[in-house]
Amino acid sequence: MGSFGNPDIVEIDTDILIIGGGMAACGAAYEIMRWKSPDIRVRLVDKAAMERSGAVAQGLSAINTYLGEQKPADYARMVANDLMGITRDDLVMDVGRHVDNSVQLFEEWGLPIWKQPGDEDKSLKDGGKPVRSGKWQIMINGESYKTIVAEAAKKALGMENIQERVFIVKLILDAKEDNRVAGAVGFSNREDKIYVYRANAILLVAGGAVNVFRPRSVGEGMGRTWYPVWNAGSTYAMAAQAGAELTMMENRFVPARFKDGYGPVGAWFLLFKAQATNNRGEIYMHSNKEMLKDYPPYGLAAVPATCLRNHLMMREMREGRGPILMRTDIALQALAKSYEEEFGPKEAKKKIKHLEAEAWEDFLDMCIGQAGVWAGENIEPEKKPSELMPTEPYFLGSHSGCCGIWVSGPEDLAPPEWVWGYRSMTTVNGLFTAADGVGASGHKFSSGSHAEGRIAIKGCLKWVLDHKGYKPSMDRDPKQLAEEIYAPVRTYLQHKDYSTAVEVNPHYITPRMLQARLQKIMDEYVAGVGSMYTTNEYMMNMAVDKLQELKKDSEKMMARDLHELMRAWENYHRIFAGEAHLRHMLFRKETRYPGFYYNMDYNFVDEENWKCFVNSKINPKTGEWTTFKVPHKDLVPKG
Ligand code: SFD
Ligand code: AMP
Repeated sequence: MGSFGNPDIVEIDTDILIIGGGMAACGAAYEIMRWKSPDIRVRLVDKAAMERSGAVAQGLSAINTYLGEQKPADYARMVANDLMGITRDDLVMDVGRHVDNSVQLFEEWGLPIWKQPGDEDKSLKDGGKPVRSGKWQIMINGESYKTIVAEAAKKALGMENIQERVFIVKLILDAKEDNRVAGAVGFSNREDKIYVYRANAILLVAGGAVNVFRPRSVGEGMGRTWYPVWNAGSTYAMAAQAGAELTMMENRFVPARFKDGYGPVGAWFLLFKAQATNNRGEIYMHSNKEMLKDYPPYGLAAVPATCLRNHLMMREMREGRGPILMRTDIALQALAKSYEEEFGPKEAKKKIKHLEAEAWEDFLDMCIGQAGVWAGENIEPEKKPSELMPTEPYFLGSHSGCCGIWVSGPEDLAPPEWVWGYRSMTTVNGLFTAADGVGASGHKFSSGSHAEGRIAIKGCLKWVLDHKGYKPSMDRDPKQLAEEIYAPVRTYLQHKDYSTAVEVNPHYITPRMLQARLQKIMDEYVAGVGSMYTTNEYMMNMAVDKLQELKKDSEKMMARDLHELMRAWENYHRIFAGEAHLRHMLFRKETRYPGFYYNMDYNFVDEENWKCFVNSKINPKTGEWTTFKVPHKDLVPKG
């Protein structure tokens, strides 16, 4: 039996290893069982419990991608515009043509989907019309969304093939074959066990990156963010360290959210038709409309790009006309009035009560903390507006952002230079990704992430079938790997008695302190909330130096227990994701995403020179980064 400091080493052989238990992983677990023969071994490893792990943990109140009558090409057009023109239409259309099937499965598995009057008993599959909050979004009663999706995945794959509460630390390359993944290594956060996996193919779907930047919620609010705190950039860091090419890591997502609780705004803007104003009641989307003309064509579309909507909002904050207010009061009162006119006072009263319940449920389904803020601050949304605030930046490839890994596209849609044989494979042989992991194709959301997991696992299976004779040979000794993983524990055990206050010790730094230091650097130098999202080359070069010092000190991180060991490793991943972001930002000599960040040395969009992908790659042997341009292609005519 292992003990703290002396873990057991467990070695496991599998054909396919799925890292993560979120939307993409659940899609993959379900789909693989429809295709594989019984001799193909599949194992899924999640750092948490699948029922509530990842971004959908708290549930959601809308599914943001359901195409219905619309065409994948229309979807690709919308995604490209929202992400300022630089997306992979091949990947987006591929998700677009598969996503509705995932949503129909969710309904079959028990997820309640709102229907139009008269269609309540008709499933989507049988032509039931959903209630659309927007052109692409449909409303759900989704508190148990993740539980439902995870249950189906578990049932398909079988619990004997699933490990929960095992954190994967790094990928291992093959000792004999160049640029080929051979396995991964991780540790249990419940038992003193190190796991070494040998695999033929790996699907790395460990979500996006949160808490790289100092969050607005500090002190008593620490732990609240919009995206899931437990997704720490593992996907980007582990793939990059193995030599996989990254793309668009300069992209970030800064969502406008309800202040302090981080409640999402989509339902308010789209379903309740609320407007956001400055403190004078002026609608900045109208009063600042002229600013959109600086960014053709993205500002001129019927729905201007998300970053540009932020850009118009931020002007009000900078010029002292804040706070920004979501006029929930005006919206709900207007809806109440229209009910009275249409249905008369008695029926209207019932409908208004229902409407108010929906307003609360929007948050209770996916962001309970926001309902807590309303209750704690005596906010009745039908009477009083709520503050909105742009949040700290997040890295993600599935919501309204597009940073991630460069992957092989579908053969029938992608130009030849974007296809290297296996859909969803990264530039490392045998290593696949999906959802938040895939760059240059945002707006997949929960449903598209599930669908893309299903697409990617088929690529994995094809790879395995084509490489049946493969015998992984790891370039690292398991004992040496175990030493490396448990280094923060050793540091703690060796030095803990040197001082009386356990957190103050010249020989080590706690993960919490190190995280605060990373967040301070990113916030103050790399365009976080502290500098109102602005930076310049000088500041970013300073940040590069500061990150190198931070990396040296990170070797002194300590861990008092297995949970803190996980915090330590999350930090290693976060630093790496943050550095990739910074290097990409430095490389791109323009401000592609005004409202997400401003490089004040180049505060403009330069379509002529920078409508291209920025990709980067690390040499896994030397650690050297190279960053370079990759030509962009529009595959669907824009307009
Ligand atoms: O309201 C390791 N999302 C929304 N999608 C929608 O369709 N509708 C909405 O309403 C959405 N909104 C929303 C959303 C997310 C959040 C947090 C809120 C509101 C508050 C987005 C989707 O949720 C998102 O696009 C997908 O979930 C992304 O899927 P995926 O598979 O890329 O990531 P994941 O689900 O977070 O799962 C990650 C998994 O990895 C595990 N993990 N496991 C092992 N080792 C490691 N090192 C690991 N690191 C992470 C995690 O435990 C998890 O299982 S709204 O704002 O628009
Ligand atoms: P959010 O709650 O901000 O994550 O948004 C949920 C969905 O609504 C996403 O598909 C967004 O792109 C979309 N959305 C949010 N706000 C707006 C808006 N003001 N106009 C159009 N679409 C929006």
